[in-house]
Amino acid sequence: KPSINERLSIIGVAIDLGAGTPGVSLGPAAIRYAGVTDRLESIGYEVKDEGDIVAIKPENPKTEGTNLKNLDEVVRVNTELCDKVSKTMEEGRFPLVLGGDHSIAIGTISGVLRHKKNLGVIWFDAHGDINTDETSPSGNIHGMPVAVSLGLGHEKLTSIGGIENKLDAKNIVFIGSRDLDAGERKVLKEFGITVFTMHEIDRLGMPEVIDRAIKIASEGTDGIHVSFDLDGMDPIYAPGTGTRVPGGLTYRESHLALEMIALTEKVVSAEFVEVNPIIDNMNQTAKSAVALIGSLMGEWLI
Ligand code: B3U
Ligand code: MN
Ligand code: MN
Repeated sequence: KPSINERLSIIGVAIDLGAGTPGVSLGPAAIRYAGVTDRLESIGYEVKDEGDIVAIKPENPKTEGTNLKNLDEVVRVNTELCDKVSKTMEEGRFPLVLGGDHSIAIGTISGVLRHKKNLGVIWFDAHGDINTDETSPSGNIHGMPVAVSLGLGHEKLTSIGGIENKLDAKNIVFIGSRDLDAGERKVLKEFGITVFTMHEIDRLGMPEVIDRAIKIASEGTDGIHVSFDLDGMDPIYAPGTGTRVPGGLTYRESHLALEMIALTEKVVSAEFVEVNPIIDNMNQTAKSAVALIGSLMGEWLI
């Protein structure tokens, strides 16, 4: 198997306050029921399960002066996550973060950035997640983590983990996009971020797209973070997500992509998010997540 850090820590984040649909806070539990630890141990990892960071629904979801929903609790949870991810890497362990809504990428990435100053990111998602409080149509913070990781948006969010710990737009790449807001398209263009929408995947094929994505995330970086929103996959394979968009990545495309990324031996951290067992079909989406985690961590090689 590719040589990835053999010591791995699972960090669950039980939060749905950044999403519009409730239930994704049960994602970490669903992924554990789908057998993530056994799967990783069978590949040869020494797994430590850190349990969950738990969000508490605030009585008042509003913060003065902003349309952002549940801002203060999202900030608290991500600050805790940032520290936990950072501590995990300090211990020489690979952080595997299980969500939870995608707002948790703010905490994960800022934690990783404390150890890898020049981090590449491959972002699998139907969405851009690059809204700010000014462009967001919903006020849901799970539509904003990429913007925040670039230093854009509400100051309470961008200051998590330190304002100096930010990504470089030239090392971020999107795969599977098919539902981008007008404001997001503008920022993506402005920052020159590479986006492989379903159009490019259909035209070029996944092997070519991933080769290019790996180049972008590798150039001048000291590691790659994989952020996988299960709604990047087609809803046929991942029906348990709050914002399903048809025409997504197939099961085989998703696995091939993660296998090719694993072969680079550059992955330093990963997160699998937006698994919502409440609206799922027999925990199918968590099972898909576990299979994808297997591929990213080198399971398929004999
Ligand atoms: N772009 C929209 C919708 C959305 C983003 N992420 C998800 N949905 N899962 C927004 O609210 O920012
Ligand atoms: Mn997302
Ligand atoms: Mn999404």
